[in-house]
Amino acid sequence: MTATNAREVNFDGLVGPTHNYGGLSDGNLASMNNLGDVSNPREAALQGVAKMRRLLALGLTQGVLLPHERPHMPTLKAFGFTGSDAEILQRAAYAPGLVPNVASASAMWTANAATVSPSADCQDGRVHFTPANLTAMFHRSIEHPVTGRMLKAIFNDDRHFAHHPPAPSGGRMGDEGAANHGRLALSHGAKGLQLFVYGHSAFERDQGTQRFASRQALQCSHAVATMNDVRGDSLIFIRQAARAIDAGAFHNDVVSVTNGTALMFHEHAFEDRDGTLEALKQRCAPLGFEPVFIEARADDVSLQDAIGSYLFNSQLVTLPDGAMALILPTEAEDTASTKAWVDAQIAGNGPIRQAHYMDLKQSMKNGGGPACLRLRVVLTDDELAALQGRALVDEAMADKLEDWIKRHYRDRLAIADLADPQLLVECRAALDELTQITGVGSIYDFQLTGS
Ligand code: SUG
Repeated sequence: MTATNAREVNFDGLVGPTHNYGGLSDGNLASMNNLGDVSNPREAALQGVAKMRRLLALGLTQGVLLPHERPHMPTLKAFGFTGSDAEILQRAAYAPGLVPNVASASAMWTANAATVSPSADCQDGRVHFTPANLTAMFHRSIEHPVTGRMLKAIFNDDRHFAHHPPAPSGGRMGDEGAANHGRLALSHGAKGLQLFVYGHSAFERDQGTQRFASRQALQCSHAVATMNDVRGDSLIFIRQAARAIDAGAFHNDVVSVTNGTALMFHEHAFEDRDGTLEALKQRCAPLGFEPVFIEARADDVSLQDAIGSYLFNSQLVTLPDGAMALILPTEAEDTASTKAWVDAQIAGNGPIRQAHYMDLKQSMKNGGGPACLRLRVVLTDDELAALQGRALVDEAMADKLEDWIKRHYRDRLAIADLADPQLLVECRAALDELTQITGVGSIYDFQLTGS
């Protein structure tokens, strides 16, 4: 089996200036429970940059995706509001719930930005990008136009990159991007098996869940795999356990994570655990490897502890020396069962050799852990060179981002502040500067159309 030299680049979402606790995501326990808390956007963004620095220090390649314009004025105009920005915001504030929905900084969770298929698995040998339609939550459904523009601006070379529209939406036709997508491969550059995890069929009334709605439709997973041109022997569809969704695992990356040949997962992550593991073994055999299953049994880590601590929302990464490291939230260190489980992995003979705990509390309070904050993009050396440095982060860029955050961000934001016209002015000034700092260029509506 031939493999090209390739690496994984994590594109972290920079937390936006309107980061707040709007309680917008039904089924996401942290978001629901922290509704109305006062947020600290500056601290949130700095915590994100600290995570990027940790990955750089480990010798990994790091990228960044930019926040979106919020409050999103084009959406408010689509609701019929007219006048100056200040007038629109003032009038929209009377529509129940509308301003928090168009002001959420949710684009920071870039695991939901798109599904990215590495060139080694695709028929035409290019890297494919399909932005997620994010239909399930209104505040997230408005992200994909800017996400698509941003990805095209960064991965701007037709020889290496292919960009697709989001999967069709409407009703239960939801796609949540890479949060429900994994990949097993001998190495990043080798042909691999892509795991498309879904929760329901959009055409069936019974979704299997009792408490919360599933967000990912099987039909969307099919659409993404088809658009991304993934080879038939490089894909598999797996159903997420209804039980996990009902317990608060609104995305599969809350209960499982893949890297290299390893699948780290909770016993109750998949609807048919035994069948899934058997199918993965069979499908990986022709690719030249046996998958390594790193399982947390419910007796050791309850589903509740797994979801409360975000153990599986850690980043599982391969270090330059070939060993694997976990980048976890401190909540997984503070929860006795998950800390003991991680310690046992490190002490054992498995592939995980290091654990790094990061304080991401600002994002965690909205249900966004380390893995939610990043979009994985496997790139060969040539593909990486085609970026010409756009959106890549080194220590000097991390310094610039921190300086930019300190100059532009508030350290206190309540829901009532979201309709403040000055917040929009601050957000646009910050983003305008950021497109220059990162080399991404003009991508926002206010830059392109002046409104
Ligand atoms: O879609 N939270 C996000 C969290 C996304 C986490 N991503 C992954 N698991 N990959 C969501 O539920 C809450 C925003 C608020 O309540 O203000 C929010 O959108």
